[in-house]
Amino acid sequence: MNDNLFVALRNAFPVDLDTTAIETADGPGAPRHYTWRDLDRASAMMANLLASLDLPPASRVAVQVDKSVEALMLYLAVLRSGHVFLPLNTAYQAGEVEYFIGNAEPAVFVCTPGQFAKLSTIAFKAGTGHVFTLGDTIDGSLLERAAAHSDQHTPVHRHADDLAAILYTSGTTGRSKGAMLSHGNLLSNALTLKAYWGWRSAADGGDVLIHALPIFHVHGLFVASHGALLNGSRMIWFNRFDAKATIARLQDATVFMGVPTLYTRMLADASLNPASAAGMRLFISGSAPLLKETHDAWRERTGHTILERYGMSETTMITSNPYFAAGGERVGGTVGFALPGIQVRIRDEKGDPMRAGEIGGIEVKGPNVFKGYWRMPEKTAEEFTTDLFFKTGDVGKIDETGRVTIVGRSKDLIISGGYNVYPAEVEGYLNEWPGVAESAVIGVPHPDFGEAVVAVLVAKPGVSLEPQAAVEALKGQIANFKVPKRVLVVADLPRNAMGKVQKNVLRDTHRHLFSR
Ligand code: MCA
Ligand code: AMP
Repeated sequence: MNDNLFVALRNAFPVDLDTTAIETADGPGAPRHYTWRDLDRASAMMANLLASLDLPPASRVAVQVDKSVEALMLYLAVLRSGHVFLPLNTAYQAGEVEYFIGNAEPAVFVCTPGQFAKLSTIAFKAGTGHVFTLGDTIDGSLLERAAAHSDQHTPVHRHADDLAAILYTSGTTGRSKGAMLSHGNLLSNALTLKAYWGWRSAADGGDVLIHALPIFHVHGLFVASHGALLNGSRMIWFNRFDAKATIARLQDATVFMGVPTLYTRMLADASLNPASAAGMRLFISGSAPLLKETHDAWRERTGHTILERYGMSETTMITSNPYFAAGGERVGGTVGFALPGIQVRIRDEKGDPMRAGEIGGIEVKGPNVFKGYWRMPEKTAEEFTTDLFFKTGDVGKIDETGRVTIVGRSKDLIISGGYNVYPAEVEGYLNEWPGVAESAVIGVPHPDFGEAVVAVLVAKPGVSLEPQAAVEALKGQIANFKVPKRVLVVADLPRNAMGKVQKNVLRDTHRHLFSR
C-alpha cells in the first residue's frame, strides 16, 4: 500500500474532475477557477520536473514564495514526488533564509523572481543544486520548466513514517529547529479533523472553505488545505487576508479558519452582521489564544460560536472544542478535548501527574506527533519524556470532563498575529546594537495582534540610545513581524534574587502600552 499523503488527497477529489476546486478571490485575473483536473495535472508536471532532476530520495525542497494556487500545487507536487516540503515565511530576511538553507541543505530551492539574485547566491553557496522562481502573477522558471513535462505522474511510494515536510520553529535558546512531519502524521490528523469537524460530503450539501491564511505554516497549509482537499471541497482562495473582502464572501462559503487577529479585524468592520454569516456552518480559530471577549463579540454579532482548537508545528492539531452538540458545548477561553486517538496529560516540573484542575505542563502523544527535530537528536530527546510524550512547553489544566484550558507557556514565546517570535532571538540582535548594555524582549497585549513585541533596553554608561534607530536596523535583519512595535529605554531591568530578569514584572508594568 502507498501511504503517500498525496494518494489519500487525490482519492478524495470528486469524480467530476472538471468542477471547480479553487476559486481565487484576489490576485491576477481574479476570479480564476482552478478545476480538480488542473490541480492534478499541474502537480504532476511539477513532480515530473522534480523527477527529471535525479534528486536523491527524500530531498528537501525549500520554498519561499508568495501565496498562490500555484504554490499549493508545488506542495502537492513535492508530496507526490516523495520529497520533503520545507516552506519558509515570506517575511524572512536573507540572513534568516541563509540559516534555514544551511541547516536543511535542500536540493531544490524555489523563491520569488524578485529575490532570485540575492537568494540563489546563498543557495548555490550552500550546495543547493537547483533554484527555481515562482511569482505571484503565475510567472517564474518553475512553471516554465514544468510546462515541458508530462501531466501524468504516479505518486512515489512512501511509508507512513517517511518524511513529508519540515517546518522550522524557533527555539527558546539558539537557532530554529526543523520539526520533521511524516506522511502518516499529516494524514492521521487530517482524517481525524475531517470527522471531528463534520466536513460535509457533496451528497450532504458539501462544504466551501474560505482560505485566507498563509501557506507556510501548519494552520493554512495543513489544517485548512488538507481539510478541503481531503473532503473534495471547493476553496475560495485569498492570497492576502482582507477583512471586508472576506466578509463579503462568507455568503458563498460554509467554513472559515483564522488566527484571532482575523476575527478581531472582521469584528472591527461594520459589514459583519448575522445576514453576512447566515450560510456559514463553522468558524474555527487557533494558533494563538482567542480572547473570551472576541469569542463573545463574534457570537453576538453573527450568531455563530467560534470553535477554538489548539496545536503546534510539532504535533499539528492536539485538542478541539466539539463541533457536534453531542460532544458538549464550545466554551470560550478553552481549547476543548484531546482529539480522538491523541493522549493529552498535565505533569508538574518533576514529571509527576497532576489531578483534574491542577496547572502544569501539557504533554501529548499520538500518531500526530512529529518524528523529531532535523539533525538535532539531543534536542529531540530533551523534548520527550521517558514514556515518549512530547512536552509542548504550554502550561494548562484539564478538568474532570477532559476539557483543556491553556493558561500560559513555560517557553519564552510571543505570539503576534499568529506568528511566533522568540524573545531570545530578537534580544541577540539588539544586544549587538552599539550602546546597548542589555535588552529584554516581551509580549504585551495588543488590540490587533493579540500580543505585540516590545523591547526594553538599558544603555551603556554615557550613551544616549535612539530607539527608532534600533528598530530601523532590525528591519533589514529579521522578519518584520519580529521587529518590536515599541522600544523603551530604561535605567535598569527588574531582577530576582538570582539576578534573572523578571519578564513578568516588565509585562505587568507595560501591559497598557497599546490599550485602545
Ligand atoms: C504583519 N505585521 C505583523 C504581523 N503581520 N507584525 C506583527 N505580527 C504580525 N503577525 C507587520 C507588517 O509587516 C507591517 O509592518 C505591519 O505589521 C502592518 O501590517 P499589516 O498590513 O496590518 O499586516 P497584514 O499583512 O494584514 O498581516 C496581518 C495578518 C498576518 C493577516 C494577521 O500576520 C497573518 O496572516 N497572520 C497569520 C499567521 C498564521 O497563519 N499563523 C499560523 C501559524 P510595517 O508597517 O513595519 O511594514 S501555525 C500555528 O501556529 C499552529 C501550529 C496552529 O496551532 O495553527
Ligand atoms: P507553532 O510554533 O507555530 O507551532 O506554535 C504553537 C504554539 O501556538 C503552541 O505551543 C501554543 O503556545 C500556541 N497555540 C496554538 N493554538 C493555540 C490556542 N488555541 N490557544 C493558545 N495558544 C495556542
